[in-house]
Amino acid sequence: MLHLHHLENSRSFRIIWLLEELNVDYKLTCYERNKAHLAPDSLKEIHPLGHAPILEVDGRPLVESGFIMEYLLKHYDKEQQFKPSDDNESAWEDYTFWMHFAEASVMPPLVMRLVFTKVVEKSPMLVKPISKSIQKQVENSMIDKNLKIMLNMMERQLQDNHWFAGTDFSAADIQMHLAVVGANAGEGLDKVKYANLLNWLKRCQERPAFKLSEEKGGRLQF
Ligand SMILES: N[C@@H](CCC(=O)N[C@@H](CS)C(=O)NCC(=O)O)C(=O)O
Repeated sequence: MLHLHHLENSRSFRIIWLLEELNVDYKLTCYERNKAHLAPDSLKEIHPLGHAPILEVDGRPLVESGFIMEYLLKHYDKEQQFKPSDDNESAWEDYTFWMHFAEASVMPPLVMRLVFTKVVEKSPMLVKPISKSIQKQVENSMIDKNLKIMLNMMERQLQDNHWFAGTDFSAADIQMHLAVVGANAGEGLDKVKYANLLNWLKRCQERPAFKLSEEKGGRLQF
């Protein structure tokens, strides 16, 4: 029995999406964020990390979106529809690289950006100009530059490939999707410079399993 604990607007959307692609039966429990934009404490009763996603497999809680996806692929994707086989070396390398890149490289600056936005929002009026100025410095020196390099890498990959792992859609696209949505938030990505990336985003959103995931888990909004 699979039981997914999903926090609104979060990485657990990835797991709903993969479960829908796999067409597997599961129980879904949705949680709202608290006033501090964090997960409710009740998630800590399921796993000490208290983060989303948590997938309970026969009562055993699994965490880390990348690990949960690999677990689901191993047990439910017997025909390897969503992961290249080991003997397709180039697709396997692309798949594995982008799976890791999403969480290890793209998400940290996006989370940092979110944290600084919240700090500015919550600063008392008198301190706001100072917190805004710190936010700007961090954006310029640590976030923007790094994200630009990463976005250019993604755009180059999608110039030559329909999906992140090559010709076929895979779980690497699901893992990367949230990162790209995060990077596209606010003013949005340049439509000319990142045309391939934005077209890929549309292709993801057109998948029937993606639409079902939005119906069940809500739309991602950053
Ligand atoms: N690396 C973990 C990150 C898990 C994580 O930070 N989840 C966020 C949601 S996107 C969360 O639960 N935040 C709420 C909180 O920290 O209270 C993964 O990929 O699953």
